[in-house]
Amino acid sequence: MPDLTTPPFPPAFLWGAATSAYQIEGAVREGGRTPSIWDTFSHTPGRTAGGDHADVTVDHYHRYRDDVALMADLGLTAYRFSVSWPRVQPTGRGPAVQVGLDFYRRLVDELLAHGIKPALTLYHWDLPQELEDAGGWPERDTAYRFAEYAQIMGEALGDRVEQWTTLNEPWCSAFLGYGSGVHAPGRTDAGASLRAAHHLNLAHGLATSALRSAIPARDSIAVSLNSSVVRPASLSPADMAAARKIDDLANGVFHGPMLHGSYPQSLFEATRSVTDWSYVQDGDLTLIHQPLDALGLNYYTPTLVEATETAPAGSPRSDGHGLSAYSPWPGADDVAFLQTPGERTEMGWTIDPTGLHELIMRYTREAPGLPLYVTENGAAYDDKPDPEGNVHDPERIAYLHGHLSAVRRAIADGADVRGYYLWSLMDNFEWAYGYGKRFGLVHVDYETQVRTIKGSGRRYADIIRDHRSRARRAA
Ligand code: IFM
Repeated sequence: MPDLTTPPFPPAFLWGAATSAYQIEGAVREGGRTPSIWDTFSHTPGRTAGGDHADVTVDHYHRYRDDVALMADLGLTAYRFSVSWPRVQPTGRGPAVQVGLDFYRRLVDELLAHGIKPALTLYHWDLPQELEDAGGWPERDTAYRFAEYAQIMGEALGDRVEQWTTLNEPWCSAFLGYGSGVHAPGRTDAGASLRAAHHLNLAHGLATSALRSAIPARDSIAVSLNSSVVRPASLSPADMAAARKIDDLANGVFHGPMLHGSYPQSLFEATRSVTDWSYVQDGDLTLIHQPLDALGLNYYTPTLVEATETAPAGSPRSDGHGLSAYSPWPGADDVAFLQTPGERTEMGWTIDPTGLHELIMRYTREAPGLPLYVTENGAAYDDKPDPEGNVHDPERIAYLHGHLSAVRRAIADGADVRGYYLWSLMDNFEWAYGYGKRFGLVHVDYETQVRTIKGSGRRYADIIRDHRSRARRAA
């Protein structure tokens, strides 16, 4: 086994795993929770593999105590989860429902009792359906509703949660939700996807301000971006321009306003045929550009592109989102997505830890002084228990080693990475792919809800234990 724990992982480095509310909670009709866009979408025929939905999923709502015990068994020092907006504010406006808040308070208290730091994400894609009916993310008011919800959560849990994330992967919400339509709410309108992106940015900025007023100053506020590592197929000017265009649409559209207070001019030019951006109002960029305490990076695989006359609609994409004939890349019909060479996971995503190193170093340069967390990284494999009930997943162990080594190299190269959250704590509902893709450190039998720590979970626990004992010895 490679030695992954020798410094420079800093002593206070957080070792975590991540999940999200809709993917694990179930209990969709309990405690006054109303449908989110994902309830509606997953119950619409043809939207998810096998018609899978997350009405029960891994039943974490009822089993959270056992799940926290599993986290403690793994030795996790942090746990990243999201709050279901329609569980705490069912209509997306007005007062909160106490039962919903109480669930998260109990979860957080259980984590703290086990010495596990809670890292709370406000939005991991489950918009209350009522807000979608009122226009969803393409509608400006949704950003204001989100800020109100952020304030509610800050007031309810600011005394015990120190790590806050506004949005998880807003790219998926905007471009898979409103562009290619493979995610809820399943709309296929390129213009609406860019409006959604702007209003998600606005929501982030307004929520950050609302949280600042509601939570103690020591708490940390961040956003988690699935920033793409976009590589051109060649150094030709056309391929380089194609890569720049996708970089704007994947990264600049969010980190531009959030980190620098402006959209890239080239993004406006590339999307001129799709939208006039007139919904960006005076003062919006100031509202969006709020000081942050950290940046979350989610990384799975790099993206390889080349220039083309016209990309064939629905051509398979190296980012694994080729489930729709509609492109999630507005204004980029002249870009083709290629399969990156190399071994792939069950998602078809190429395994390339160099991309993680590259991504971390990029943000070290782009946002100097901003602490970074890898808030998601992981791999799906077709894991099955053997006759003795053990789950061996050597591929995931290799994936973990490769990516942790990349993080370690980035730290050695000067990056301020403060933690790593593996996706995911346990197998769960993988959105449009349903239950067919298993990302967990813990295997879940979906019939019986029996949880079994996989080989990768055991290995991760060893890595954490080694790191912690070295850190203790060094102290
Ligand atoms: O399961 C998802 C998660 O919800 C968001 N990031 C990517 C993961 C794997 O597809």
